[in-house]
Amino acid sequence: MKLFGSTTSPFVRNCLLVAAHHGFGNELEVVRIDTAAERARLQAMNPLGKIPVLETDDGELIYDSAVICDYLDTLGDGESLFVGEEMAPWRIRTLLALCNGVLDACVSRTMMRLRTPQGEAQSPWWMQRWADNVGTGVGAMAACLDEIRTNRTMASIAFVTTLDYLDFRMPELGWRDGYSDMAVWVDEQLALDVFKATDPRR
Ligand SMILES: N[C@@H](CCC(=O)N[C@@H](CS)C(=O)NCC(=O)O)C(=O)O
Repeated sequence: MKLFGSTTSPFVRNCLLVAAHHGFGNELEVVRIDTAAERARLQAMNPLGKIPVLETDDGELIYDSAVICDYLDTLGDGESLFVGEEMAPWRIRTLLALCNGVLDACVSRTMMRLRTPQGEAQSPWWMQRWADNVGTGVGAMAACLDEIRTNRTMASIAFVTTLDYLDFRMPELGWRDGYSDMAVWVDEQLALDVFKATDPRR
């Protein structure tokens, strides 16, 4: 299986963490692809031009990351990450969608900040709007902390990936200042080998 993407992408990281949870991380080959320079190649696999894309051993192409995570979870012998002790599968997927929405806003903001073509203006209105979406999203995540911190599910993995990505790309947000409980919890998680091995700063 090949996972097309980049190791700085939090969406790729979620997929890698599902594979690692099920013990087949080594069978998932990460193929680096540049979303800007290799756009045509990427669009041939995903018409939306986004990473990650999974190519199965049968040559099937799967996107987006939530679908890839779901698929990889079905391959594992380990406990499903989409079934929680006290959480319904739809609840886990809703919290994954919350995290992915926060990431969408943060990634859009980061792209505008780092990748606006020279000579073109960045929109302060959109920058603010995405920052607001990230802020309200993180507030909603903090309100669910007790639900996700007791057992390892796709939701708890996505919380860690998302909050670490905010530290990485949007430190000016200072989300830790408002949510010290969540900051303590996420630091405990980030100290685990599985998260260290997928650190986007590597
Ligand atoms: N909903 C998608 C989002 C993926 C996404 O936004 N990926 C970013 C990189 S982190 C990307 O490929 N951006 C390139 C672009 O939009 O042109 C998923 O979960 O897979």
